[in-house]
Amino acid sequence: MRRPLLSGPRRPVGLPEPLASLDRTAVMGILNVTPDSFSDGGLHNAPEAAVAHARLLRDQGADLIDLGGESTRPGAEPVDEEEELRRVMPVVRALVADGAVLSIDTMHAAVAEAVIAEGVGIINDVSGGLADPAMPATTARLRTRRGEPPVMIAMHWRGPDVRRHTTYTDVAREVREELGAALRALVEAGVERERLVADPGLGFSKAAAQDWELLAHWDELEAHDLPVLIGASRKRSMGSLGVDRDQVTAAVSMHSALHGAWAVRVHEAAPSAAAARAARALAQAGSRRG
Ligand code: PMM
Repeated sequence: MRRPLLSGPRRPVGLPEPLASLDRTAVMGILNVTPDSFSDGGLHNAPEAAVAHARLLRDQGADLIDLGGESTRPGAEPVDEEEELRRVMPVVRALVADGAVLSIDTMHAAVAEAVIAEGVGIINDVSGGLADPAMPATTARLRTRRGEPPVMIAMHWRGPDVRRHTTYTDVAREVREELGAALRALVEAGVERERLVADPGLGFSKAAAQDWELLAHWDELEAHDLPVLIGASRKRSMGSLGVDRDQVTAAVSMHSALHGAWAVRVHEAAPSAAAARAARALAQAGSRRG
């Protein structure tokens, strides 16, 4: 079912306020607490620095902060859940105390469980529940501090080495089918469908041209009949046009917002916050004429 352009965002059930009543695409600011993060170089390791960066992102227009303790950078060493927890827990506590709305970027069920107990309400699993066999049932069982099941962002994933498995005959169709299978497995494990968000996983086992093809075939993303998140920021595809990656990212945020994406995941919040507001103004202006 194809939704018209400018129809406004679709949101998952169970978001905390103010996200639950946001009438535009949400801006998710990225906060990586890894020594080797490929875009911010692990600058935000200490909890105080993380809080300062989260505040900066919020001041620039981020509606929520996506906190990650394991780098998905090409060639990065996988970290075990103890190390990941050691990195993220002090930051989660500091950010929750600071009033931030948080998602946790993790493939580990134990990490998701620990941070949800501390006040996180959204799980962002780049493997769509495939990397850790415990993730689907854990997500189904967990309850946030508000007593609700968490929202879960499920991304299309073909394995931990993001440079591999980039062969497709029709990338948009195959990503739709493979992500669809991951989403079905989550629902079969007891995750409530209306709390799921679908993400095509730009740059993960995709070459730059394949990212652009995914963005161009929005109808395939819509086919899941779920809210959509786009993580284009600083991916190789954003640098493939010979102009500044962050500015290209903002243009993709506009594209995503016009198509009704629930959220865009970005390193630089301000330009995407502007794009989300411009898309809302267009949607409102379009609906005034009936
Ligand atoms: N990309 C990265 C990490 N986490 N999560 C979602 N849902 N979607 C993405 O596209 C995504 C993600 C890699 O980017 P980073 O290392 O710059 O954060």
